[in-house]
Amino acid sequence: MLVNQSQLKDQYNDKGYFVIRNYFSDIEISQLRETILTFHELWKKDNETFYQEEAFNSSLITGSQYLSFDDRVLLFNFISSPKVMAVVESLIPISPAFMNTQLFFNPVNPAQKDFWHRDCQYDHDIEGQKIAINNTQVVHLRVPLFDELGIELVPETHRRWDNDEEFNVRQEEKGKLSSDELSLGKKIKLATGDLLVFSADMIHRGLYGMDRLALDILVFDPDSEFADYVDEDCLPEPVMMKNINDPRLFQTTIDLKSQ
Ligand SMILES: O=C(O)CCC(=O)C(=O)O
Repeated sequence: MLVNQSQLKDQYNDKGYFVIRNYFSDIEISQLRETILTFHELWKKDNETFYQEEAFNSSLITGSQYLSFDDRVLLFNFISSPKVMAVVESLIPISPAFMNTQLFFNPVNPAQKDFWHRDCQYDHDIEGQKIAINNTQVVHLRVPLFDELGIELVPETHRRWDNDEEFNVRQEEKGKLSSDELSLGKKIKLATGDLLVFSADMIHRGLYGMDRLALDILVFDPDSEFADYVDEDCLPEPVMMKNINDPRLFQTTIDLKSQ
């Protein structure tokens, strides 16, 4: 067995995250990094103003806009590799579904600060957020392509609401800023080869600095209503499916979208 799935599930259910150190080999990461850098360079050129002024991430890395057929196949095969699937299936054992990928980098403007949030806050008002954290959540798998300061998160907030300090900082209320320190924040420094898995709806922030370039893979439980969020272009086309060793993760999304 590649991982102890029940131990990972227990850690995730309890704390909202886990890290597996040194999970990927140098070869696995260097191939992935080369493809991701191809994407990143083209994306930066195409989004020059946004990149210079405010960007700290891009998405749809597996889409057809910047990468060749072969690069996309390499990415799809990494995302659905036995190592990644073993981790995904520890949390979502039956028919996990692929949602998207995001690439996180340092903002160009050094004054831009890293900020606390729950991903669901961008789609829901406060009452909706409270419901969202009690329902099935999106899982992020973070694969750092260089050593980085990592992510700071507040353990257990995938299953509890904010305390006053957290709420005021995250929502920028009562004179607080979303970049202020939080007393219960836990910094998870990451090195290439590590894998961090965390709930997108827990309170977290990326830590800017070093040469960070991290690929986040987003997956969801097929029972939740996330298929509409998936951009069709980031899924493999039928001819590509034949080149993916284990296409189940993508097939589930394709099936959900056609329902
Ligand atoms: O790394 C970052 O800048 C933020 C990460 C994040 O918010 C996420 O992965 O959902």
